[in-house]
Parts: sequence; structure tokens; C-alpha cells
Amino acid sequence: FSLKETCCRTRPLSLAGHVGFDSLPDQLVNKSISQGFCFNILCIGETGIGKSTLMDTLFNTNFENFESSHFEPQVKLRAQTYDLQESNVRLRLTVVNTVGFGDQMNKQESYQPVVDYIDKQFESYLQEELKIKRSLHNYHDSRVHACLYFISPSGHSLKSLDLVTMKKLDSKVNIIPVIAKADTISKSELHKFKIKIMSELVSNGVQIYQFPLDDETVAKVNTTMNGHLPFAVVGSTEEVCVGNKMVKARQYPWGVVQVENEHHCDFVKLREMLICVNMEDLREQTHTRHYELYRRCKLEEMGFKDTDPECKPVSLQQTYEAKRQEFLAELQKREDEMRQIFVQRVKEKEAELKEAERELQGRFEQLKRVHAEQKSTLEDKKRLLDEDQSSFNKRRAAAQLLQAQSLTVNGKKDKDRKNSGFIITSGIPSTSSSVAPTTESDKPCESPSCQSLKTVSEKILCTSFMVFESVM
Ligand SMILES: Nc1nc2c(ncn2[C@@H]2O[C@H](COP(=O)(O)OP(=O)(O)OP(=O)(O)O)[C@@H](O)[C@H]2O)c(=O)[nH]1
Ligand SMILES: [Mg+2]
Repeated sequence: FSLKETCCRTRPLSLAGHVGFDSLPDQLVNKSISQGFCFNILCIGETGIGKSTLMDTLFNTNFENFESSHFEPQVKLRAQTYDLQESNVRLRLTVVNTVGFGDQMNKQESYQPVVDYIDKQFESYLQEELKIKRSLHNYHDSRVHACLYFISPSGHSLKSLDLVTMKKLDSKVNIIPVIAKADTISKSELHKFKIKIMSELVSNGVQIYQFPLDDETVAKVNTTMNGHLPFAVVGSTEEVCVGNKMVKARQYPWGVVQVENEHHCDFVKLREMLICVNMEDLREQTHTRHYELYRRCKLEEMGFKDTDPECKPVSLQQTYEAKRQEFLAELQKREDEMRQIFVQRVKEKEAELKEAERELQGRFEQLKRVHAEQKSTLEDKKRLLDEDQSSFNKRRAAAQLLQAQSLTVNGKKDKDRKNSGFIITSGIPSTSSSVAPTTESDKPCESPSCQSLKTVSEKILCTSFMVFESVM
């Protein structure tokens, strides 16, 4: 038999006598009592609107309270956890307060830290659930079970910040709107204000928490209380003597506002609904509705599905395998793309390098040409220089020869002069004026070559004399 067939075959049977499983609810109660309970409240409201006072009044204690400044640059959330006990029931209560809500000039992002806080608590729970070794039985569940949204008692209408924030949160948390400091608004105005708020919430599609009607024992009271929303509350931990009793109240010169008097405000209604009647439903709604939605979205985001496109059920293993194949295909695709890009880049680089090589080759050829031209110019110059040098050498040899000849001639002449009484009057003998040619053979030749040769020889002679003199 398949499981389905087995289920279909179940049929009621009557018991012949007492078995004992009727004690199951008691077992559950005892187990819950021994485990203790956990409840988390988020208070959203402007700075100084009365959040802390209301919490103190609700739980009849003094929680740690810090007065917030109005100059916070951004909205923050402060969570404090307390262990409370009433009779034999232990309650781990976490009170989360907004700090600096609505104080910034730009209120657009005021809700974001609140949304992030709620999501973070869901995420922690999901991570715990997904662990291989889970320990949910002793896990400190920090998911927000109830959100008290404090509305300013303006008597006018909701602020856009209120509507935007509640709209952003209504799928994540059970919102219970309350009109704060309700003693500052008259009875008739309060009535109109409540109606206005509810109609604004409905017209803007904001889903607030509705007290459940499925449990017959509380359906009636819950129906009535749903009609009183939003609750107009007054908070005070101050005790004032009224009649012969001490009651929590706020005392004014003109009278006393009693917190627990239902004719004065809705504080008792709120306490009844929040703590006495619907605390477990708030916890359950958080788990089955809000957390479930978060979990579903998150798992879908991660690619997990219950059915395939043909609506056939898909197991976790199949989803994982499909996801793995998808991932590998994607990886392969990206690898191919990368390879193509790489090849393309290499081609581009090669073309670039070839272009650069061509340019360099061109420049090299040009330089080579310039170099060859310069070389041939230099060779021409060198040749000319060699020619000059050889002609100079020749001239120098001729001059040396002439010099030698003239020295010989002059030596002979000197001898002749000495013999003929020629007196050297100065260091350089005046060949033109002091010594006149005496014979025909002494006369200078008139041919041009002889003339130039004469000039050169004269110069050489003159120089030789100077050298000669300096040597002497
Ligand atoms: N008239 C009136 N005053 C209240 C009420 N509740 C609180 N207050 C006063 O409002 C002031 C601020 O109250 P808190 O409870 O500290 O306000 P809060 O919202 O916790 O302030 P922060 O934490 O600083 O943002 C105090 O002077 C309270 O006495 C109320 O119901 N009616
Ligand atoms: Mg406070």
C-alpha cells in the first residue's frame, strides 16, 4: 500500500476504556512551562512619545530606560532582553525601541533600519534552521512578535512617515497601532481621529494585525476589540490615590487620568489583547505567516522550488542537482566568454605590436638612410682632407728643401759679404734696401712662378732667420 492509500483507509474507532492520551494537552502545558516562553515587542514611535512609559506600565515594572536625543543622524534600534516571572511562568521578554525615529530632516530612510532589524532576526532563525546540527529548542528566538506603532495624538491624520513605515512592515510583523498620550486629546476628537486613522490605513492598503476569530472562546472579545483599534493609550507608573485605592494615573490640576480606567483610555484593552488573550497567536502568526513568507522568498531567491515548470514535485536533491548543473553551465559559458575575450585581446595586441614594429622599421630605415648620407659626406670630407694633407706635406717638403737651399745660399753670401766688408746692422738683413744687387745674376727673375716662389722663399727665409736668431 502506498502512503496515500493507507491514509485513505483510516477510520474512527471507539475506545473500550481509559487509555491516557487525553493528558496530552497537560503534557504540552507542562513542557511549555518548564521551557519558558519568549516574547519580543518592537516599539516604533517618535522620540519622547511615551514608548518606555507604556512598556513599564504594561509589564508593571521599571525597565532600563534611556532618554534619546532629538539629534540622532539616523534611526537606530535598541534591544534589551529581560527575564520575567509571573506565578510559575517564565517569560523572556525583549523590548526593542527605535531611537531617533522621525527626527531627521530627511525622513525617507527612517523605516529602513527597522526593516533591516526585523529581517536580520528572521535570517538568524533561518540560518539556525538550515544548520546540519540544529538546536532550535534552546535557540533564543529574537523574531519580533508584536510591533506597537505609536501614533502622535495630533487629532488630525496620520503622517506620511507613519503610512510609509507601516506599509513597509505589514508583511513582516504584526502591527498594533496605538494613539500615544491619549490624555492630550478630547473624547470626541479621539473618536473622529480613530475613524480617520483606520480609513487612511485601509485606503493605503496597510494590513494591521487583526485579533483572531478562529478560537471560539475569544472570538467575541476579539471581534469587539478589533472595532476599538487603534487603541488610545495613556502610560504612567505613578500611583495616585483615588477614592481609597492607589491607582496608576497621571495627575493634572484639573483632574486625574487613570491608566487602568476604561472610560479614560484603552490601556486595559491593549494589555488584555496583547498579553492575556493573544500573545500566543502573535507568536504563531510571526512563525507561520511572517517568517514563512521571509523563508519562502529567501529560498526562492536561492533557487529552491517545490515544483518544476510542469507542476511536478521536485525534491531538494533534484533542485540541488539542477542548480549545480545550471551553475556549471553558467561557469562554462563564462569561461568561453573569457576565452573569447582573451583571444580577441591577444589579436588586438598583436595588431598593435605589428603596427609598432612597422613604425619602428620605417624609422630605422630612415635613420639608416640619414646615416649612409652622413657617412658618404664624411668620407668626401675625409678624402678632401687627405688630399689637402698630402698637398700640404708636399708643399712643406718643398718649403723645407727651399729653406735648406736658401740657408746654403745665405751661408755662402754671408761668407762673401764678410769677405767684401758687409756689416749686419740689425738682426734681420734688409735684402731690399741695405743690400743692392751688384751683378746681373743677382737680379730677380720676373716669371710669375719665380715671383711667387720668391715671395714664399722670402717668407721662409725671414722665418728661418727668426728661428735661427732665437736658437742662437
Ligand atoms: N501626557 C502624557 N505624557 C506621557 C505619557 N506617557 C509618557 N509621557 C511623558 O512623556 C515623556 C516621555 O516619555 P518616555 O516614555 O520617556 O518616551 P519615549 O518614547 O520612551 O522617549 P525616548 O525613548 O527618549 O524616545 C515623559 O515625560 C513621560 O512622563 C502619556 O500617556 N501622556
Ligand atoms: Mg524611551
